Amino acid sequence: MGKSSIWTSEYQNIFTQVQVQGPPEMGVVEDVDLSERGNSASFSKLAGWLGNAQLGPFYLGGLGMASLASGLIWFLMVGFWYWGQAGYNAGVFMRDLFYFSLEPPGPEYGLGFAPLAEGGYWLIASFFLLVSVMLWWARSYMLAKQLKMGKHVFYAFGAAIWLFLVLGLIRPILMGSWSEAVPYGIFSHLDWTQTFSLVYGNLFYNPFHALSIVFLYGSTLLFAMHGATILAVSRFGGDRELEQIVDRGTATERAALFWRWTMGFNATMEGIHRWAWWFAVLTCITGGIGILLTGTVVDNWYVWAQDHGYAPLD
Ligand code: 07D
Repeated sequence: MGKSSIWTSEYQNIFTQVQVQGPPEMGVVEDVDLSERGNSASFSKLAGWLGNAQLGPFYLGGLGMASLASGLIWFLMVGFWYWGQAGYNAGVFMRDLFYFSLEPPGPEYGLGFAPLAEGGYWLIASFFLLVSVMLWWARSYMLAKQLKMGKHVFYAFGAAIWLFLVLGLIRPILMGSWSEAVPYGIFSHLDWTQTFSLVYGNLFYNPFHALSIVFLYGSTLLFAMHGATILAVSRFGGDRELEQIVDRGTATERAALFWRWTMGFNATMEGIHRWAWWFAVLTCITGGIGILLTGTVVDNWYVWAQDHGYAPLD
């Protein structure tokens, strides 16, 4: 379709650089509480290249404000810690930014409180991060409810939060020590990840880590297949996906036939989004199970794999 066609201008994406700017869309107003909603919007050409040109209206509300405030406290606490580690020197701060780290208390403190400089500060910062993430989660429920939407985003975010909680809260509690939790630092959290794998006998042999990778890589594959399919049939109206679910057109039929020709099976126009949702969600659900079992139920994944007949007996 040429740029002059009417409908292409309504569907912008990173390869369609049409920039329409009509009056801003302010969203539904029926049966909703408007008191916390923003009532202004602006337009950005850059945003239009990436997606929709309209920015706003934003809806922060009480939960959003509290979450951002709490997240900011965590962020600033970590930042001030780094600032101290940098010896209050801006040049060192920038140079060594990726090396600084706020560490949880050592094992000697168990699940007790530690002196501020020995992990107590990490505990306080973690509290604010927890509050921030949980409030943002609640907000995703509340906003969907207001718009009378399904709660799919809320539950998907819940899966990520499950992994986050296992890593930073549930597993440390089961292990009886905050020292098991993840430090706040760029390189330090990478080192933590690597050490975790080594200490517990190579995480590659943890079947739930493997499953998590299957779903992670599977998500990228599905995303690429779906994105490519829809772009390929957008000339037949395929990008109006939801209309095509209830009123299947030639775009859907061609796309479906393409995949049956290719691999004998096709997802449906609606079902592909369920595939995507489940793959994304299962990445974190299986990942969380894998981390939860590590050190609590299984001490060494390599030995476990030997016991279960899939790692060679040395
Ligand atoms: C991390 C949790 C949700 C996050 C939330 C956000 C903030 C910011 C800011 C308020 C992503 C909280 C918010 C922090 C707030 C403000 C201002 C989701 C997360 C809610 N691995 N590995 C995985 C691969 C190896 C290891 C998952 C591949 C080695 C450990 C995934 C390889 C070792 C852990 C994955 C590989 C190792 C993982 C993550 C290849 C040593 C985990 C899924 C090719 C390096 C995690 C079961 C995800 C997990 C995890 C992939 C190798 C260690 C599938 C591809 C062998 C310790 N690895 N890995 O979506 O779940 O994370 O494990 O080598 O804990 Mg692995």
